[in-house]
Amino acid sequence: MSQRKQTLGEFIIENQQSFKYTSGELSRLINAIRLAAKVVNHEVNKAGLVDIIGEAGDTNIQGEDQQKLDVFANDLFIKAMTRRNIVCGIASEEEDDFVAINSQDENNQNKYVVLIDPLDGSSNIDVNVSVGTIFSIYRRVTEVGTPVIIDDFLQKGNKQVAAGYVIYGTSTMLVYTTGDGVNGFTLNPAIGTFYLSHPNMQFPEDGQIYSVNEGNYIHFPQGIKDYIKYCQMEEGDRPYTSRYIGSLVSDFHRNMIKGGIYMYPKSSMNSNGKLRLLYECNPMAYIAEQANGRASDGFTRIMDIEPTKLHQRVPFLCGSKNMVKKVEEFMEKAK
Ligand code: AHM
Ligand code: MG
Repeated sequence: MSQRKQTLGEFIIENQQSFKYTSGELSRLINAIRLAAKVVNHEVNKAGLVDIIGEAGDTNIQGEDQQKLDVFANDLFIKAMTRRNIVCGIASEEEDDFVAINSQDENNQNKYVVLIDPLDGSSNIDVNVSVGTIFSIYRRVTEVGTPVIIDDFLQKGNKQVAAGYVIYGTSTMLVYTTGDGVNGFTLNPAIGTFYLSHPNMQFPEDGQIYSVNEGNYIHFPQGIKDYIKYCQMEEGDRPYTSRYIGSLVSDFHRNMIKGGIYMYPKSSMNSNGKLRLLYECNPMAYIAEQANGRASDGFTRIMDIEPTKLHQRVPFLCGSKNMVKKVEEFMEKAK
């Protein structure tokens, strides 16, 4: 008889001791994310059925149309984390500014801040393609019981204490790290329980998939153009396969399992690329490194970049270690 799989709830309890701050708080926070993810999953699944899809009419700070499910997911995650008395502030890709949570109350002992992209890739919802939630958790740098300030959020990625994503795909998975490897849990929708399905996830060191929006090719820096040509060249294990869903979580997830690289470089249209350092790149970089992968902007390790503003964008190259190193070589040569 096959062994019964561990549930996420059991895993959290069993592993909270190994977390370096040994506090049950982080476990409670992951628990809150798990619950919110289940509700968002339910809504995403019925998006084609009910009149919840379509644009809400607002425009977020990046000037993009928000869709109703983004707003729904944003509200839900913020509510789920606010209620539990663990978090003193949340910054969301969908909010112009960070949200402080009772942080001016001197009895408030909440130590953590969360940065979240509640529904990444949401332009894919209308066409039934997988989307994701990305989260990143830090300890505040200011004293507990004092008002939370922007410095609590503008921390380098290497200060993250946990990060993860939920992928609403053919099955729904929660994948996260607290700095001790990466584990993936699959939701059994019949009973609403996540089971440990992918323990100790690892990027293969080499891969054969490259994921980039090649429609932007002529606008890319020379180093990226050269690397794409290298991927297409017939030599050794090349040409590589091109796979681009246009949904970061899905492209990353596939590449982590199969071996590959995801690239959103800068271009002559977007001088810093498109993806946000704090909500997208840092958490994915942390997961990648914890899974033996690599993430850089072409020259600098993503998690060493000093953030200067909440909605900052950076070029993002992330995936199998040797593939990322290779594109960095091309960037260096073409400098
Ligand atoms: P979003 O946060 O507005 O959803 O944008 C992020 C998404 C990523 O998931 C995806 O990889 C990328 O944008 C796709 O962008 P493009 O359509 O320019 O290739
Ligand atoms: Mg996003």
